[in-house]
Amino acid sequence: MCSVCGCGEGETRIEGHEHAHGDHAPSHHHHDSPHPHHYGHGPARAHAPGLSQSRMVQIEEDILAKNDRYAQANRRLFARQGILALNLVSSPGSGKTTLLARTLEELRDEMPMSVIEGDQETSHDAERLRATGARAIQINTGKGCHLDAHMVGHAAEHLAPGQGSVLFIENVGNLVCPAAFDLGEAVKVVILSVTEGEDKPLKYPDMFHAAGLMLLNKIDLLPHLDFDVDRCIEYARRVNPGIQVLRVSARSGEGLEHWHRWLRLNREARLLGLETEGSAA
Ligand SMILES: Nc1nc2c(ncn2[C@@H]2O[C@H](COP(=O)(O)OP(=O)(O)OP(=O)(O)O)[C@@H](O)[C@H]2O)c(=O)[nH]1
Ligand SMILES: [Mg+2]
Repeated sequence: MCSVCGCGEGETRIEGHEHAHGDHAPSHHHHDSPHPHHYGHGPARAHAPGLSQSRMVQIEEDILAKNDRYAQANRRLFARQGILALNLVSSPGSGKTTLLARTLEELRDEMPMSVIEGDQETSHDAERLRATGARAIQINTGKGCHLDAHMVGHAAEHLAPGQGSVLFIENVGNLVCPAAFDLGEAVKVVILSVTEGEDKPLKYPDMFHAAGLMLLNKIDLLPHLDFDVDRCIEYARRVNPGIQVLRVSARSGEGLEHWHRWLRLNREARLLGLETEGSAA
């Protein structure tokens, strides 16, 4: 159950998981999977009849506390291995996968990178990214509207991102629920496309508050829109004064050199942390 919107959580499926259990043909329909992976089967749903408000709040707190414990374990693992884990969040279609595909292509000779892909259904995005030659694993959340730290821990175990690598986690397209679930990432990167309207940071403040970086995507379309870039950035800073903002187009490539620079700097900081920790030990 999602403690934010109360959606029911069914089965979650991690691509390739069947192989790990010795199955033959991997099913692409999680309903058919003989060994589905179950997550978050709470005792109730947000609209559960007969549950008091205080009981509901208790259940929500338990879910988030449990998630945070898994997130801390992921964070420790990533830190130990000098992995820069980034949680990419946005509404559907803002350009997460397009940006990732391009990033994987343009930086592949410079840094090791891999991807955990979250979608309710299909492995389209993981397939798109594997076409670049990168390693990517798909998580299907079924009815779930966000990734949680337990799923990411399992997927990371399968993927085994190398020491000093960048691990991109593309969350389910949703500007609400993923804000509440820490995955153990170093930074949440929110992607907002200019076709969505400049008021989104004010309407969905939790997400923009939680993010360290906002990529304002699809700026190639600005000539066709009345989107006010300065106002949008002002709104984002209103909910999060410390948020960094980069203007990019995953289509034309405009501004991507700033994103690449941001990645290099943050990866180097991670590696430096690893060295410091190593020499202290
Ligand atoms: N014009 C323009 N189109 C873009 C840009 N980035 C992505 N798109 C298009 O936007 C659409 C959605 O892009 P995706 O990369 O699939 O978006 P997403 O955020 O991964 O979507 P979900 O995974 O479904 O949430 C596609 O048609 C892309 O080609 C951009 O910078 N400019
Ligand atoms: Mg995508």
